[in-house]
Formats: sequence, structure tokens, C-alpha cells
Amino acid sequence: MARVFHVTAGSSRSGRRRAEETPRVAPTPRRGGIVAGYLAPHPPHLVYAENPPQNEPRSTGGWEVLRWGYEELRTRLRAHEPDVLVVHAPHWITMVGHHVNCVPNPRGVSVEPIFPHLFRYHYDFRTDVDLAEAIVEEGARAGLVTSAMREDGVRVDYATIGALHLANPDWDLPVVSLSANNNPYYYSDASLAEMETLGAATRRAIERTGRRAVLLASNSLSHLHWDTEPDLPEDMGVERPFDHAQYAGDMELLQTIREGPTARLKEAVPRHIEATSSETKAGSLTWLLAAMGWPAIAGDVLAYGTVIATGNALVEWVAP
Ligand code: 2X7
Ligand code: FE2
Repeated sequence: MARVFHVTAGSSRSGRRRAEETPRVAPTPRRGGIVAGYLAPHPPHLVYAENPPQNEPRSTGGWEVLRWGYEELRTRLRAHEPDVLVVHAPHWITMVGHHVNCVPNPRGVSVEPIFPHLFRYHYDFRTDVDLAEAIVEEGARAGLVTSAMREDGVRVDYATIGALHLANPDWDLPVVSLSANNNPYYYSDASLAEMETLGAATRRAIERTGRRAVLLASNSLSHLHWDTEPDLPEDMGVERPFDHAQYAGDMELLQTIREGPTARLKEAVPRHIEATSSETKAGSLTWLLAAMGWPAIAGDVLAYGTVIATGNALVEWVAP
């Protein structure tokens, strides 16, 4: 049988004396830079299923495993104590150049055009304008076409709002939001090489401004989906991968992510796009890993699940 001995070390008075005598150690300064990155997909169904007050439609739940994964992601994100969330999203599509939202206080209603009955979300958040402008400058300096978006009232897309809501539903952190100059749907072979440059520029801007940043890549994985939906959108009786090839393609990518190092993804991501029409074609995941400097680490897969047949994974990479 195990025995447990309790020994009281000294009286409370001697304890107090020791505390008074202990030299004060200066707190370690909080490190700036990119502290973590998350693959944080945005299917509007996940927000709909949570029934937040900002979203007009009401649901009875659904997609729980992905939403529980997001609960874990939120806990981890908070532990990194970021100053700012920087998000790259595929549904703010800009045909000419990479745009950065520089509006100090974006407010409005974000609507999912295909699923307006699931996502009509009232947003009101703060932009870290200094960092947003620094990303525009660093991108331009690196030879990219960049633009500071300053039109108040331009509607923020649902992939930006969805990822931000799911990662931080309190909206108590400033945001920088980047557009996708790559289009997941129109081009046969969108260039991911530019996302390397945009990622490096994002990193330089974060370091220059001394921010402690968490990055969000708002991408789903395999992207074939049903063209009809059940009467009850959250009917989990019909939710499943589009087919086995799509599922297997996602698992192959996630296995590579879990094994690391991230540099293997330079080849694995384009292969996965080819095999599954992955939404990572819009570049958010490549941007994130490039910004983190392709660290020699494994990613932590927090959850995987399908939404109207598309594959969605939540992954954390913590900066070494
Ligand atoms: O944008 C999306 C998505 N990425 C996945 C599933 C369903 C709807 O919208
Ligand atoms: Fe999407």
C-alpha cells in the first residue's frame, strides 16, 4: 500500500520571512513575433451550429466533434497570450494583388452567399492598423502587388468572420485580415509561390512592429461537396466524406502534418490539392507555414470532420 507523508515545513511566520527575503526576479519580457499558427477552417455550418447571438439563423447543433476541437483551439490560443490575430481567408478574393483590411473598426453583416439561411452574422471588431499597414509595405517591398483596403463598409467575407468567430468568439483581440489573390475555383494551377513571399513579408511586419501574433489559415481541406442539403441542415445522419478518395487524401496530408517537419508540406500540399481539390489552393496554409519559416516541427491535429462532405481539420503549430 502506498503511504503518503505530509510534512509541514516551518511555521507560517518562517514562511512569511522566507518570502520577504526572496530576491525579486524581474519578469521575463513577453516575446514578440509569431507564437503559433492554426489551420482554422470556416464552414458557416459550424457557426450556425453554435447559435451565437451575432448569427441570425438558429440551429439544433451538429458537427460537434469539430466544434469541440475549436473549444480546445480557443484554450490553446489564449494560452499564447497574443496581441493580435492575423487571418488569411479564401473567400475575400481579390483579382489584382494581396489586400489587407486597414479599416479601424469593421462593422456590418457577413452573409454566406450559398448558405444565407445558415450564416448572417453581425460583426464589429478592431483592426491592428499599424500591423496591417506594415504588411502592405513589406509585401510591396518584396515585389508583391499589395493594397491597403480603407473603404469603411466593405462587407467582410464569411471565411474571415467564420474563422475569427470560431477561434475567438469574444472578439477581444485586434485583427489583421488578408485577402486571397489565389482563387480556389477559377484557375487550374494557382501559384503558391507568391504565398511564400507574402508569408515572409507578414513575418517581417510582425517582427518590425513587435507584435506577439497568432496566425489563422482559414482553409478547409478536401473540397468536393454535395449540391443538395437535407431539410434539417444539421442532420448528421447524412454527413460523411464525399468519397473514400477524398477522405484518404485528407488522411495522407494529416499524417504528414502529424509526423513533421513542416518542410515536407511544400510537396504534400500541392499533391493534396491535385487529389482532393483542396481549398488550400487559395494559399492560406502555405502563407501560414511560410510566415512561421517552415519550422522543423510536427503539427498537432485537434480535430477532423466533414461539413456537407468537405474535409476540415483543426491543426496547431507552436513556434519553436
Ligand atoms: O466555404 C465553405 C467551405 N469551405 C466548406 C464547406 C461548406 C461551405 O463553405
Ligand atoms: Fe470555404
